[in-house]
Amino acid sequence: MSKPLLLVLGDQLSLSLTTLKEAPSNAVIAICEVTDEARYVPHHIHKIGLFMASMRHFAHTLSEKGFNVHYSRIDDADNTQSLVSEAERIAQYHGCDEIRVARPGEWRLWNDMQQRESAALPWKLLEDDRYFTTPEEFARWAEGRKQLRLEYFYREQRKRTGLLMEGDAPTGGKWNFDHDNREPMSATLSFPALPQHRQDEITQQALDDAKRYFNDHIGTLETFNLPVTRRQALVDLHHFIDHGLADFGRYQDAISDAEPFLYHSRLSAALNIGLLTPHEVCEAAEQQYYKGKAPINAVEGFIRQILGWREYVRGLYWTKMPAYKQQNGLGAKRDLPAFYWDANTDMRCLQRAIQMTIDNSYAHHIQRLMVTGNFALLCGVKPEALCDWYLAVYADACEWVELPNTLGMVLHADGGLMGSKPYCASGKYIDKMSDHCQHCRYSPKEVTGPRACPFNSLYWHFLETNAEQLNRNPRMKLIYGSLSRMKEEKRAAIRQQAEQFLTQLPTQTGYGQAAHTQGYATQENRS
Ligand code: FAD
Ligand code: DLZ
Ligand code: SF4
Repeated sequence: MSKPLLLVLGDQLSLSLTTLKEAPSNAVIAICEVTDEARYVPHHIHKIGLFMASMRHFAHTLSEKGFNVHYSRIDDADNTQSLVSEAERIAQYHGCDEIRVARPGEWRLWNDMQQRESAALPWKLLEDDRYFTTPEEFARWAEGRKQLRLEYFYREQRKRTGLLMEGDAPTGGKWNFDHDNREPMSATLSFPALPQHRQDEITQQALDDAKRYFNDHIGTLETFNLPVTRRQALVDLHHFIDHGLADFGRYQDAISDAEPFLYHSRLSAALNIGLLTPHEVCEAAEQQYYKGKAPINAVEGFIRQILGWREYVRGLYWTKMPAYKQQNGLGAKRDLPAFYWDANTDMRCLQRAIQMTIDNSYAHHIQRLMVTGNFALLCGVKPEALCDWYLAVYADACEWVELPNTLGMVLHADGGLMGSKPYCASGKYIDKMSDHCQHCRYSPKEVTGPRACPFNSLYWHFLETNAEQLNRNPRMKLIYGSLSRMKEEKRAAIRQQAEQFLTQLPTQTGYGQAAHTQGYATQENRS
């Protein structure tokens, strides 16, 4: 009888995982903490703590259920510190004759593992069925389509799953209620206080180890409050359903100077590492509508994010990789602005979005898209620099979801595959949706001069610089019309303002390098 090693990765912490469902009684389960996974981009300390604590808890749960678990700790003397070699070492140690693993969340690992399918100790890759759609199903949907629009994909998902459907018709009579979901930040709003998760001994030890080996990474564990067990994730889910969901829709696009979470669910990290399933989250939201406790615009808007966007970006990633990662449709060349690592900027909206990211390893979607993303797009930051940053700083970041959002949605670097136009915006948009500008030394109403909001001149500069690729886009016609009607002196003044700003913008290439050489678990500092 074959004796398999079942490798469970850090983002596969679900009892329903296909690898575990099919486990024969003699199987050995391997869960491995390795420095390679903390090192390939310099992850936020919360993210490293999240993975280490959640993996340890999950291993504990599996052992209690009677599985034979081999857990590699980061400071085990014989840890090889890479997932592939560690799985092979453990398999040999236990006399296993094959290694089984569900599709990982990143193409680089999938590729490494596929290379070993016919090795002497063969790897067997299984489909990860914890999503609504498999990559194969997505590829069939995408075949022959010139543009892969979310809206069409999403409607099919609704029909297939029956979520928010009444017979063949969408609940509420419309597929999409986004029109009702655009209210800006208002001083009268109050937001639900978050559940505070208790840190038991397993969590504390994991966080202590994260601190010991990765202390020079961005962030501090003093503010760590992520769910690390299924039970804690369910607390967050129920809290959101009861206290956040009803207002989620209306204020989905609002940005606050003081409040990081607003009515957002904060469920992405728990979903992405497997503590929650997308099915149970969508069903809980749907129930809240049928019970009359949340309006359709909120519930539809929320379900669309998970059943629509989340599945869509995953399908796109697996259909288009590895070529997708190489795309740079607008030819962007700039390195990352240095203040993305320390929030040291006098532009208030960026300062707050980045500081909140440093504090919580979290920023909500509109901060990622319209503040840090928009600024990077307007400055011409190159995709690999921006993608590495998003992958490093957010606890929910895994490449299958981060890359299409950054390279496709934010940077429009995929030739418009994901979005029909770039989400570029001037300071006017941020002023409308947030309360940042009243605290800023710049004015969103001025385009040139010492008080002018840098987003304004950068916006026109971006349109001018990329006119060749964008000015024939029907959705950009109006704005290019305004640009062409602008007097040449005004255009020249704006161009000069933007270029001066860009010349003085400090950029940084080396954060990853610095982080790699300090503080990682090496032979000398392992104890
Ligand atoms: P909510 O606003 O409460 O939304 C509910 C859920 O919907 C989220 O938990 C998430 O699972 C899903 N969702 C919402 N928007 C998207 C989207 N655009 N793509 C996929 N799923 C979505 N999300 C990640 O999970 N990981 C990432 O690495 C990631 N990187 C991003 C990078 C950029 C540049 C941008 C613009 C967006 C990125 N997103 C990413 C999507 C989105 O910003 C986060 O899912 C969301 O902010 C997480 O917070 P929340 O759980 O409170 O979400
Ligand atoms: C992000 C991360 C970190 C920090 N550490 C680990 C780890 O020690 N072991 C592990 O299996 N996974 C880790 N991950 C997640 C991986 O980088 C990767 O995204 C997933 O394993 C892909 O499925
Ligand atoms: Fe941001 Fe410009 Fe507003 Fe300042 S004025 S907060 S830089 S949008």
